Amino acid sequence: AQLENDLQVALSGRQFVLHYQPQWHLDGHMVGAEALIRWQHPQRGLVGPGNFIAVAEDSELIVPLGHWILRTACEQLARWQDAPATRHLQLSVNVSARQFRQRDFVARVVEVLRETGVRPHLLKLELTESLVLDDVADTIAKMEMLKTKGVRFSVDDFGTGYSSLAYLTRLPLDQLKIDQSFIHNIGVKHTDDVIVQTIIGMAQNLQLDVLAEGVETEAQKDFLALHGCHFYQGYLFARPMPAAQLEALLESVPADP
Ligand code: G
Ligand code: G
Ligand code: MN
Ligand code: NA
Repeated sequence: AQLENDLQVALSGRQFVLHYQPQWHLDGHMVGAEALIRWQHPQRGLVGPGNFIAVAEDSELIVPLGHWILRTACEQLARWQDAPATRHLQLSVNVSARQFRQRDFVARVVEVLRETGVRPHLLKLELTESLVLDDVADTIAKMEMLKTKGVRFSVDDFGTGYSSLAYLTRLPLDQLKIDQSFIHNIGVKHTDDVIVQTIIGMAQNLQLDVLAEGVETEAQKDFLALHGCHFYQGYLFARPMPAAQLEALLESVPADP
C-alpha cells in the first residue's frame, strides 16, 4: 500500500513521463512509436514500469493513470501531426484491462481525441491477448465503436495467450505484435522459430500488419524479413527515448513517405 500511495502522489505531482520507442518499416522508415511510461522519482531517478504498472493495475489507480497516459500521448501525437517531419507518425498506447473495462472507456477516448485534435487513425491502442479474451463480447463492442471513429488496434504480446483464429477474425484488428520472448529465441529454440513463422502467416491470412518487438540482432531481423514480417521495434533499431530525442533521430533517417 506504500507504493500505491507513492504512485498516487506521483500522479498528482506530475512525476510520470512518457518515453517513445520508434517502430520501423523493413525499408528503414520510422513509421511510428510506442508510448512507454517512466516514473521520474525525486530520489531514485528514472524508474521503469516493471516496478509499478502491476501495482497500479491491482488497484483503481490504473484508471486515472491510464487516462493520463492516453491524454499525454495524444497531446504529443497532436504536436507530431502538425509538423511536416513527424506528421505520418502513428502512436501506439498500451491499455490496461481495468481501464478498458470501464463503462466510459470509449467515451473517454473519444473525448481525448476531440480535445487534442488528433486524427484518430494515427492512434493505435495496444490490447494484450489476455485482455481481449477475457470478455470477448465487451471487447468487440468497444473496439467497434472506436473503430468507427478511425482508431486502430494492435494485439500486444501476441502468442503468449491461447487465441484462436476463430475469435481473431471477429475483432476489428489492424496489427499483431509478436511477443518478444519468441523473437529472443529465434535461431535458438526451433519451436519458437516455428511459432514466429506461424504468427506471420496467420497475420498475412487475416490481412493484418505484423510487428516484431524486442528485435535485438541482425540475425533476428533477417529471419523475420525472410518470413515476411514488415514492421520492427527493438534495441537493434532504437531504445525508448524522450520525444525530443526521437525527433532528432528522425532527422538522421528518411521520413515515412
Ligand atoms: O520498457 P518497458 O519497461 O517500458 O515496459 C514494461 C512493461 O510495462 C511492458 O509490459 C509494458 O507493456 C508496460 N507498460 C509500459 N508503459 C505502459 C503504459 O503506458 N501503460 C500500460 N498499461 N502499460 C505500460
Ligand atoms: O509489454 P510491452 O510490449 O508493452 O512493452 C515493451 C517492453 O519491451 C518495454 O519494457 C520496452 O522497454 C521493452 N523493449 C523494447 N525493445 C526491447 C528489446 O529489444 N529488448 C528488450 N529486452 N526489451 C525491449
Ligand atoms: Mn506494448
Ligand atoms: Na508487448
